Amino acid sequence: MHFFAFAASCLATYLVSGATASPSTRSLSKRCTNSAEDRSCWGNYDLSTNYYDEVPDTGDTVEVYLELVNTTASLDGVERNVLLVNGTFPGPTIIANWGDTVVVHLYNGLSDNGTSLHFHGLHQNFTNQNDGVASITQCPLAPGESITYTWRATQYGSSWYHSHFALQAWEGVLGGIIINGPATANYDEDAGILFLNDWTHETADALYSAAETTGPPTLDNGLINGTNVYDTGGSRFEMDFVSGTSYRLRLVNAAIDTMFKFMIDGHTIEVIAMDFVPIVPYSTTYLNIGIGQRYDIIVTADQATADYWMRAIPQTTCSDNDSADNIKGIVRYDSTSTSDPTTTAYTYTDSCDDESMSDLVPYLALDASDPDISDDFAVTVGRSGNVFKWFMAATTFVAEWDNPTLLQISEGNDTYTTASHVIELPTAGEWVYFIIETTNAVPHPIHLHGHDFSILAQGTGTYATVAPTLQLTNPPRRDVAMLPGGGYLVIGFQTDNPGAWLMHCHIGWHTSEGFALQLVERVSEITALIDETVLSDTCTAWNSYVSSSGVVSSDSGV
Ligand SMILES: *[C@@H]1O[C@H](CO)[C@@H](O)[C@H](O)[C@H]1NC(C)=O
Ligand SMILES: *[C@@H]1O[C@H](CO)[C@@H](O)[C@H](O)[C@H]1NC(C)=O
Ligand SMILES: *[C@@H]1O[C@H](CO)[C@@H](O)[C@H](O)[C@H]1NC(C)=O
Ligand SMILES: *[C@@H]1O[C@H](CO)[C@@H](O)[C@H](O)[C@H]1NC(C)=O
Ligand SMILES: *[C@@H]1O[C@H](CO)[C@@H](O)[C@H](O)[C@H]1NC(C)=O
Ligand SMILES: *[C@@H]1O[C@H](CO)[C@@H](O)[C@H](O)[C@H]1NC(C)=O
Ligand SMILES: CC(=O)N[C@H]1CO[C@H](CO)[C@@H](O)[C@@H]1O
Repeated sequence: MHFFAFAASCLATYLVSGATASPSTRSLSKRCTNSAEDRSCWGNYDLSTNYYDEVPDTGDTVEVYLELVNTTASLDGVERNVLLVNGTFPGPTIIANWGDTVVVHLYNGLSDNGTSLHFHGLHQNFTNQNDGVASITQCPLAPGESITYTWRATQYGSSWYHSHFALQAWEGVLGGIIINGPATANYDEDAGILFLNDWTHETADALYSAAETTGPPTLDNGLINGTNVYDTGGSRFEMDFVSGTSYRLRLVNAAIDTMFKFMIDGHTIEVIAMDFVPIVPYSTTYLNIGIGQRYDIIVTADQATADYWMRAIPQTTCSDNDSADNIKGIVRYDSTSTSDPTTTAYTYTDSCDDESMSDLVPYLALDASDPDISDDFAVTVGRSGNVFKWFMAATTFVAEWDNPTLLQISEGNDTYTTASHVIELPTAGEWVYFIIETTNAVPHPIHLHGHDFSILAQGTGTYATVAPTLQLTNPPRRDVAMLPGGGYLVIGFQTDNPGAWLMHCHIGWHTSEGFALQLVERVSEITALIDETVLSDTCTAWNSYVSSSGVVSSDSGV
């Protein structure tokens, strides 16, 4: 075996919220019916179905049209420029059933930015070209152009889509994804996606040069599902509780630089899924949610009739926020109440640690195997000229808008540049381990495209010195995990999905500053999966836009 190590120093039915069409449910002599009393069931499938191998054949296609708009909005009462999907923050929710085919038509209505749309956490099983990553799976989509992404919902649960072009996701190009399927605990109502964001009154693009030269800026505020107050303006997110009812909430941390602790004063949270992986339910009073992570939770209206604060508390260990105590929504048992709650937060210790590995037990138990391949990456940060760059294994990532990895592969060109940090994984069915470590104090949310990974170890100190025992028996599985500050993260996954897949820190500044690498997995099978026409038409339109606009890339390209 060889060893890879990274040291990260990043020191027909479709429904979109707003519109209403619900996915159809086929009932071909179902074994059972999913209901408030039995959420574990899903027709002829259930929670024990191994969704890495088997997916319901619904025969249904969910088709969604999305369009990017450049506008202004006062999400917290302070007006600023925003880039939005269909004019709302969050954009329309994509809702499908487990096993459906999802077709998303994206129109770039912006005049001055390219774009690409990534469906976060979706495996894109044998559909890598639909992963929506500029410079990897496509050229950016030029202004005035359209592209269609098609993928199968092989997993179920909660996620989000977002732009993978420069810092555009954090100007507002994002929305929820709900894939209906079974759940590990019962609940009465699905209350939907709940976005947690940090927020600034200048655009992320305007703040980038400061982030690059002096480090991450102090954030002005945060948003709960796209709304909050600031000074005397804005309005809070409110949710009405009916006593005795239990609600499923699908939390998404879509921040640029903030890890949150989420809580509803006085209430207990039952956690039923992490990312796209259902877990054995556990209870907590507050939940640590890193950038890009999702948790599905159930909250029961079991407290006295009153108003309660819902809080997303930025952890100052990893970011600075001027409104740390004020990123709040309100839960009301009496919907006519207009008063502010007087409730108190649960006490907690500020930290940017993940939920404990021992609490995150996948319901579908799968063990990890010993590695066929292993690599070790040191993460470091350094200055390149006047600006900060993040390095994984001594490389700060740069990919080219006009020469995405899939284009190179389709042309039979395997002369990847050093800066595009390609790790080749040519063989099917191998277990790959990555040890990612940093001596820098900053924690980082590490996200892998195209796969769930198993978390084999996570802790502080140097991996070699600590020499942790790897958890191979049903380890937590997900697509984002925290690399602790001054610590290590060991992940493992199988080469079961051909394509060019990005692995990166999900802090927006850090992705742009080069904290990324890519896996070229099973390269000999990739060409057959590529739609050459879509690839080349998108690039032709992009090259023509670049030559007329003169726009040049000033970040990592992803
Ligand atoms: C993924 O795609 C491959 C190739 O088409 C197929 O054999 C496999 O069953 C798919 N996996 C799932 C979970 O659908
Ligand atoms: C998004 O906006 C476009 C253009 O107005 C519209 O055709 C489409 O139906 C909208 N999509 C959703 C999901 O609401
Ligand atoms: C959005 O509109 C503003 C004001 O017209 C313009 O300066 C900016 O370049 C536009 N952004 C994009 C991405 O089109
Ligand atoms: C995207 O548009 C914003 C203005 O809305 C601008 O500041 C930024 O430079 C543009 N980025 C690229 C890569 O074109
Ligand atoms: C959050 O916003 C989305 C999109 O508008 C909506 O579908 C969802 O219901 C909202 N979440 C809650 C908990 O109200
Ligand atoms: C192959 O790709 C490399 C870097 O990605 C590029 O420099 C080179 O020009 C390409 N070769 C050909 C023949 O296109
Ligand atoms: C108002 C408030 O809580 N501000 C905090 C924002 O974050 C910085 C840095 O972590 C803290 O020092 C402030 O107290």
